[in-house]
Amino acid sequence: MIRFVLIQEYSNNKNYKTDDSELKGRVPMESRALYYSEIERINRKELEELQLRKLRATLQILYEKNPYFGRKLRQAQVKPSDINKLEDIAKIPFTTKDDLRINYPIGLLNVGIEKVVRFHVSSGTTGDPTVVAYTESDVDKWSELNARCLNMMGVKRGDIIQIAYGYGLFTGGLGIHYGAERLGAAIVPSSAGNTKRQIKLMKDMHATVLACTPSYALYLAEAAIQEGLNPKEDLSLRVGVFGAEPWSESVRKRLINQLCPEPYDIYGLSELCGPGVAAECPLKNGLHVWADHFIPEVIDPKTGEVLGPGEEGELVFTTIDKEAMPLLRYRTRDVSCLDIEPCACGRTHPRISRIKGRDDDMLKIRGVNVFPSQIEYVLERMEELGDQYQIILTKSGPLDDLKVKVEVKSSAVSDKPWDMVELKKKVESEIYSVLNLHVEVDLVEPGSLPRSEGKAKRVVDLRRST
Ligand code: DLL
Repeated sequence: MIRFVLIQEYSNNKNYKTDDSELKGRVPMESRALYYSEIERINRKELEELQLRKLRATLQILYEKNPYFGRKLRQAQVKPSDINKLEDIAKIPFTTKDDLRINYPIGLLNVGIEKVVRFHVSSGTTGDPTVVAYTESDVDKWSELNARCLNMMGVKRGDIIQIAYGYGLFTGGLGIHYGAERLGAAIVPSSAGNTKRQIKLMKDMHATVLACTPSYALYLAEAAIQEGLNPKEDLSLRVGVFGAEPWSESVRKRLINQLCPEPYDIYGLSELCGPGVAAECPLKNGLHVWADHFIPEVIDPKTGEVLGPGEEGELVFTTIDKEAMPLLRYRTRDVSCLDIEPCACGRTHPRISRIKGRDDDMLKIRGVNVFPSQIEYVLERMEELGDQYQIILTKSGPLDDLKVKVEVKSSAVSDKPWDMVELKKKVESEIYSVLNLHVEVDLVEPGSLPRSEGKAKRVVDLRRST
């Protein structure tokens, strides 16, 4: 049973009318909750006891009933009775994407097919895609987690939320949809794409919340401006629910300046459920992981050793409340670090820092490790540059090489070729100062690089064709 903790009472408008003026000035019509569920501020000791209980129960089920995990655990000589404290989790072998691939499509299913009510499928860049299954209870819990996230961002009944994440095999659209529905917000399920229609809907429906990838949000802002709108004045957006790809503080600033005052980060992956694994609270100081459902760890990707709070490494999650497809110590490849300090928002669930990238995204260029996010960091800070860029990977003899194409803002475009040469040099030298690597930069015209309606494709790999 969910208990609401009330911080504010809003007037209950009994004379409900559905004309346009009401949509425009739509005010919250019900009480607003600071916490969606009391469990968000459970005492840390109780949280850890709960995690241990749920971990042992999950392990017991997998050990006894799941042929694949049962065998893996026996091979590693780990029995459920070996897990007596949370740190014992380190004894459990990791699960990787390869385990999911070997078991494609539903070899890891932990319940009879008659209990499954849904599959989602995430597209793999190589090999088979991965299939994730949900029981009714899994969908129910997933909905609650997304409701917690949205509520934490201040979304409430009375809000109009336009969900421009893809609906379908991708978990983004439906996951956020369930959360919004739980909260009782009014949903415009626009799905991804059809940018002109998105803008018209946002404007005509006076959407107060937009959920989509941050790169698509930037594109929507740009496209709205091109249509002669001032998105900050002509749209009614208050909250952004942005995730599914890495983004940075400078993108947040751009989104605040161009689109909506409160852009929040939301994280998740299909293998665990989809969106709703973690999200930012209003303090925006990391993303709270819902630790009554997932045990987060950060490991050294090379050695597998568990790292301490504040140490950067690969995020690993164990699901402790899933029925259809529980996962033990799943290696996400996402780079982040854990913060277990209490948060001033009152939530006791640990936080992860914003995802820096994936460790399999890391490029090795002339001996230097490069994360695409480091290049983005430089480009976003230069006010002459637009939001769109591409990192082009090529081969130079036996070695990998990279080049950056970036759009110049219309206001910075100059007829004098010399200005552009100077700007190119400036960008190259800024990249050098961060990476210690000479990278060739191509400045291109505004609007010339492809836009994405979902996850942005920033790295173009031409290594096979060069
Ligand atoms: O992207 C689920 C999702 C949908 C999350 C909508 C948030 C909003 P997948 O397609 O399985 O699921 O991709 C998961 O996307 O391992 C990260 O690499 C990346 N990712 C997801 N959220 C974030 C985020 C969805 N907030 C993969 N920041 C993950 C950075 C993110 N990367």
